[in-house]
Amino acid sequence: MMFFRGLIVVSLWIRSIQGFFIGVATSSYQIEGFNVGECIWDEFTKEFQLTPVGNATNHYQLYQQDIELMKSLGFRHYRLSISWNRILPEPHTINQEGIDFYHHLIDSLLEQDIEPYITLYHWDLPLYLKQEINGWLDARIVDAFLDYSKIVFKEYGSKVNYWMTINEPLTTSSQGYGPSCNFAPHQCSDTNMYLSARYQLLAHAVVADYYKRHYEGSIGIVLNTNWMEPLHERAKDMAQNAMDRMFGWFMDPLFYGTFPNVLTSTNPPFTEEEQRLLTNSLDFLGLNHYTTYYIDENGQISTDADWYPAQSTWLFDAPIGMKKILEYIHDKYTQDLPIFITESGFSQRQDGVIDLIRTHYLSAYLYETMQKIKEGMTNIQGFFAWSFLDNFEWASGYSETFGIVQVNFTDYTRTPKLSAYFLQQLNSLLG
Ligand code: PNW
Repeated sequence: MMFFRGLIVVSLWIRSIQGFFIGVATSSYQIEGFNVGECIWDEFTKEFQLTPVGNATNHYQLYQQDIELMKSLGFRHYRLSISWNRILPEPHTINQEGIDFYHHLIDSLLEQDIEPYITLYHWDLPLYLKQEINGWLDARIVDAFLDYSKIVFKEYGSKVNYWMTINEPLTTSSQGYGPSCNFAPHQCSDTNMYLSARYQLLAHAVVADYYKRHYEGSIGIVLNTNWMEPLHERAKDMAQNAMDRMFGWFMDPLFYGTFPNVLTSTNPPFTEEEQRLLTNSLDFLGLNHYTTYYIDENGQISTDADWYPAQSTWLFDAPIGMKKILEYIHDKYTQDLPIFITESGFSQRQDGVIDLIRTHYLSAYLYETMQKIKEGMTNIQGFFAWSFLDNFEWASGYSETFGIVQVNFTDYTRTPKLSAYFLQQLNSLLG
């Protein structure tokens, strides 16, 4: 009797997570190398004497080998991005070699039965767009992004079913344009922070609208947010305020067409036409979730001694936040829009290939995700581990490693870590 009941429970569990998958994610600038033209990160790393990207992991030359490795590790879903510069190194001038590169890359993925999920913009803005139209601070960026996207859709639209417009507009606006910014393009002010967010939202909406009118696949955006946990009951309002300023800043316009109350004094409303575009722009939501903080009633932030700290100072192994953010999305925004966790991952100090803490992190974050599916959030469809390879970690250069596959940056050899084998096993059991 007990045995049969157990069988029923197991088969119900498997049925509810059917179709759920674990994939891997990367981005163009962080792995490719052999870049074309100059982008804002080349300028930024030069100006602040940070580690230049160089040839990154040399994925540009080694992509076939990387795809074979991905396949051998059992991954069937890969999130990558396209370099705007490699397609358009100068305004209105298409680079055929770049076009061909992504054709070969996409074809190799499809041959290996790996589904590509492509981000159009993952931070590598061509420098000429900053110099000529002031990047994300000017309305003309919307047209520039549309022109670039049209070329990409025309080339690859019949091969690729899943598109993401913009990666983490929050990070670009706060760290690239906010008053205390520390990322490219380093144009730091309050006004710039809000303007760049507005134009990223509009650029996303216009491109999604174009895509939906001409193609049949799915398109979404990738938003990131930490989870802010009230330290005690009287910190609840402050925690809500922090969530609105981080996540609501982008989610509210996309779901309701308006900014959250805490942001209406700093952000003029969208027009009716803009609202229509924004609120119809998502076939799915891409969510990047990494970490959690406690917040008190004064806005003071802290962490828990039980959460393993990563190499990255902002990152802690706090799986409870994954559960909370998924519940928050379910309760406040949507119960049926498909959700992909488009990034989650951990930079472990001196990890080597026996990366037990990264494995712990991924196991715990996946547990919380799969638990939510089991409890009924069947719109959660996949989880992409950040990152497939150790890579160029922006302002931190190569000093913070997020890969489930180790990269030797002298001879570019790849070695899977324990976490890669763990995900391989889990994927094989998911079927
Ligand atoms: C994301 N923070 O960036 C990006 O999408 C990736 O390109 C990056 O490599 C990855 O996460 C790991 O950092 C973030 O300070 C950068 O909270 C900074 C933060 C969060 C995400």
